[in-house]
Amino acid sequence: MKLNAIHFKKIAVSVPLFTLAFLANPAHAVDWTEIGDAGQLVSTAQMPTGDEGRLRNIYGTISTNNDVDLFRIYISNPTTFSAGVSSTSGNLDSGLILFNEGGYALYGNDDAMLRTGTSGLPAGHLSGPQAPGWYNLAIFALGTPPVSGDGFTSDHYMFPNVSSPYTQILTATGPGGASSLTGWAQLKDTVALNEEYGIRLSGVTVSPVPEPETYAMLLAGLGLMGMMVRRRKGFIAR
Ligand SMILES: [Ca+2]
Ligand SMILES: [Ca+2]
Ligand SMILES: [Ca+2]
Repeated sequence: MKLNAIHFKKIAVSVPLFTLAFLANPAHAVDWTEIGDAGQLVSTAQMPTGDEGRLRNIYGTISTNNDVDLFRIYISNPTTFSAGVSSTSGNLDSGLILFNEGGYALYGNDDAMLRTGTSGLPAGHLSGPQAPGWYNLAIFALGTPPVSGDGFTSDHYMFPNVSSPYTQILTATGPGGASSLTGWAQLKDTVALNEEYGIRLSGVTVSPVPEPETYAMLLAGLGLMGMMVRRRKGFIAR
């Protein structure tokens, strides 16, 4: 097909419009499945990646009673952020904790509802995320509390001991709560669990920073649009 001036104009308009729509309203949602075993420290947390868009679910496996999986996530909307264990393959009594980028604990939960083992971090909690940015979300089987400092005894626990009915939203008011995560108090005997889990997320995106090519495409598109607008203005003025 001959590429004449009309075709060129059509391309010039459609490219920036498409790009803008794509950036403003990322329609696709991404599900992430743990690759291998996610680490349990900020330095070894696994970062879900994918096409730009909403991160809807994280799937993974708690392989033993001492397995902790930490995921580095980008919370784009702190007001709507929530995380809830939506599925488990068996009877995983999960815990969820949100840490900030540096490993300071924000809030955690053992059981989202009475007589369930699954956990949830609600939206709009005072101790929840207050600003968009990188955070670390941990899922683990009960019995492995997070610690700070150089020890694993209860005087390093970041959270207070959880008590019945286990549905409280816990904040980092334990003896080690004012310092950042250095480890998890592990159980003496490691037992295989191999429980699969799904965590449903709100307010989380992947690849929040547009790739350089996207910027280039957007700028090129806007440049072409600007040229066309200028040309048209000139035409009307005459
Ligand atoms: Ca794991
Ligand atoms: Ca792990
Ligand atoms: Ca639980």
